[in-house]
Amino acid sequence: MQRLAPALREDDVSHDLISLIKTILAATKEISFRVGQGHLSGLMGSTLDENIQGEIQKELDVVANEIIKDVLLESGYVKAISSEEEDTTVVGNPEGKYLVSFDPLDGSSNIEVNGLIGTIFSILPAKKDCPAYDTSMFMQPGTQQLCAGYVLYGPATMLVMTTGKGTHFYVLDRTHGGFLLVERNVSIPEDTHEFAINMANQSHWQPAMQKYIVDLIAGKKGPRDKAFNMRWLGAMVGDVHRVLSRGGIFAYPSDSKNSEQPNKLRLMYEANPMSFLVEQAGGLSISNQQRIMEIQPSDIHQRVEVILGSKNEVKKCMKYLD
Ligand code: AHM
Ligand code: MG
Repeated sequence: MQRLAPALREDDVSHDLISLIKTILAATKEISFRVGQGHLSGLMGSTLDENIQGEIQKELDVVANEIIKDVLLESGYVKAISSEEEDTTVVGNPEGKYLVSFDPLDGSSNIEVNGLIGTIFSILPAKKDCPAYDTSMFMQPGTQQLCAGYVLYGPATMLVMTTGKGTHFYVLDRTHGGFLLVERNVSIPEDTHEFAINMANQSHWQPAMQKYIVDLIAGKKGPRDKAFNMRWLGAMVGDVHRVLSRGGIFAYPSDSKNSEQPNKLRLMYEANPMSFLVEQAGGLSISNQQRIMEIQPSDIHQRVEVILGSKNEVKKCMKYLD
């Protein structure tokens, strides 16, 4: 099995970008260890603080954020970072070539139930002529990403990553501490019979989305003439991993629960990196009829509708929403 750096060199990834990726992964190995300690880590509780999203931070959220932030800012490769757990961007090396956006622990509500959680990251090029504190540097569409990936802290710790030449699966070999390539060029089946959505929000979706799901649930007796199954892990990182592994459609559509906040998932460190991974595996990823990776960001914590996965199923869903 191939180790990480030789696998990346095969994809023509530059030396500096490989070093930055290794830096991120060093942090995720430490997080993986702490997650694996469970209650023994002493980090299972909540803090008394809210993040910029208005969510109470878990101790593990805060620790994971600090671990990644510290290694990135010390690395010298990074001009600035943005994180789900940081109100604003944080300045790194003014000469750094890269910007990194990350969700240190996606699926935080799974922490206390020993469920799936993961770290999501997205790497963008930094502008040379911009000061490091200039947040507008991050306002680049997802098509500009140089690398995107996540580390899933499951029964096995897995890295799923793309640098624009396919999406690859790696597993952390705990005996020597390296990530080993286990599947190159993952491919999402074009058709599926599995969907992932939080059904509790059903009454708040727009009618077209409700109709799409009603037709899936109708199974063989409905207009789709096909039996569908449903899965929902409550962690995008786990749900997208299933889609990449065996196909499916994952949706977090806009809803009317809170008119000021119709969407849940964040563009820069959730939707964009996952869209890059899904597209590189042959799937589609859209938001309000638009390719997510073409959305021009206006805020580092911007939220968007997300519908992604098996190509033909996403297209069918889009027809309902058209
Ligand atoms: P988080 O980054 O604070 O964990 O929130 C994002 C998560 C996604 O991973 C997941 O798809 C979604 O929120 C789950 O939402 P819900 O609570 O509606 O099931
Ligand atoms: Mg998240």
